[in-house]
Amino acid sequence: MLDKLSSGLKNAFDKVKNSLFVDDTVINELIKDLQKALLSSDVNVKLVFELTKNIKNRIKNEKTPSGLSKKDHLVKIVYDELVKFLGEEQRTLNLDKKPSFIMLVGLFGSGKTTTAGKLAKYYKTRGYKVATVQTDTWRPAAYEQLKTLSEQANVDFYGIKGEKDALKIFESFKDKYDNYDIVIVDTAGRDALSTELIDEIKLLKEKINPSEVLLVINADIGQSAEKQAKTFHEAANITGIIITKLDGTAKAGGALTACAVSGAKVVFIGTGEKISDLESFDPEGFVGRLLGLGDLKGLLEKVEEAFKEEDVVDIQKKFMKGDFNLIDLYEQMKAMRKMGPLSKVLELIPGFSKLNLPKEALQSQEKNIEKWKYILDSMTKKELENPEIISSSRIERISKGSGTEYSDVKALLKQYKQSKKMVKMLKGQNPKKLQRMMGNIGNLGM
Ligand SMILES: Nc1nc2c(ncn2[C@@H]2O[C@H](COP(=O)(O)OP(=O)(O)OP(=O)(O)O)[C@@H](O)[C@H]2O)c(=O)[nH]1
Ligand SMILES: [Mg+2]
Repeated sequence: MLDKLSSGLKNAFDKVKNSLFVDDTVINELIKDLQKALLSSDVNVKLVFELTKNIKNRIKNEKTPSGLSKKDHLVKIVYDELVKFLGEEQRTLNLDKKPSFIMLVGLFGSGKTTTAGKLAKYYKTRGYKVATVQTDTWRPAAYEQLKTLSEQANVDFYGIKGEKDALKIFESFKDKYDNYDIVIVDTAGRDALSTELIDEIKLLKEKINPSEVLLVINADIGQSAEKQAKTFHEAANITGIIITKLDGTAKAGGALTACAVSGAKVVFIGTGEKISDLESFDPEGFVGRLLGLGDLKGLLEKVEEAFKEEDVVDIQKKFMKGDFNLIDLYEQMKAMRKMGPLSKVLELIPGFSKLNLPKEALQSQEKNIEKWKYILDSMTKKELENPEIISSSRIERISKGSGTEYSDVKALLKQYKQSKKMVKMLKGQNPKKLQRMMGNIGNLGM
């Protein structure tokens, strides 16, 4: 995500870090590099110059606090200003009412329906009772689309196939909504912000009385997001913005910064097509990640989510006792994967984001996990529960049955043995060893 902007900013920082001391040349070069990186991500020229002017002024006028090197101070100033640039404080949704209605609005194809599913999953995993309602009567497949997504998110779905009156659909389920903490309402899009669209949004708003009206914007419109955000803000009184498709455009920087100045705050970002590709937007963590400083908060949030499901907790207990088998190992791997593709997970870990691990290596790990599923499917229950009995003739049968190589099956068994060994060592409770092992436990799932 935002690879180009991120590497541009990191390069600018690296130059500062590698310089012997901070002088005017270094500062001017940093400013120039920052400008270049931001402009190439479609950030508005005026905004870029304002930002770099602020940075320069602070560098010139502020005394470096004692205990901080001049370089660190420089990094801190740039970090602070970028955070301010992106909206400064994180805004979380207002969900005090029961139910809290969240209404999604926006232009055609901006990602509303997908985001409705993502939000449902996001809050469901955090323990809320969630339902979705489809009021889009324009897009023919809208009903099925949100129904499927809601099934994936494991939340209830309401809609009336073929009904042409959005209000009627919403009203039909009035007696149901009280059963939920959060009801997410998807609405129809239009080509442009027309009076027709505004009227429909207003009408629905009146009936729904939503706690949040969120504008869904596609990141690939770059800095013109400002106009869209402003117009929606004024005409429909939106309470926040969700920027989607941040994964697929070089203009993401433009969209993000444009929204930050529109008067409405970005609350979530969509970073992929999958239902779990939604992140709450926190300017601090986001800038930290852009600059390669790591975003521990974001990581912890994801880890927590992945491990929330109770069965996984049970497996972890089993793991720690050492009496796990191949099925448990596989479940554990799946849980790790819920955090997202490996590359994204690593991006969140301080240090790792700087490693620039080759994409191919990460992809082949992902593929391994897919393969392992086939291998496990080809094993008998006995083999799964007691992998020690798997002889070479059994390996041959399993590899044939799963359409994999002999060596693939062996590799899986080796991983299993190593994990067992690791847990045994863990139980030896040598704290130093334990620490080293914890790193490996993380690797084991990936
Ligand atoms: N890569 C990527 N694709 C996304 C993201 N969010 C949505 N999409 C894709 O964008 C396309 C349009 O998404 P929808 O959710 O149908 O958009 P919509 O706003 O509901 O569209 P209408 O109902 O026609 O107005 C779909 O193909 C989605 O898979 C994202 O964050 N990243
Ligand atoms: Mg839709």
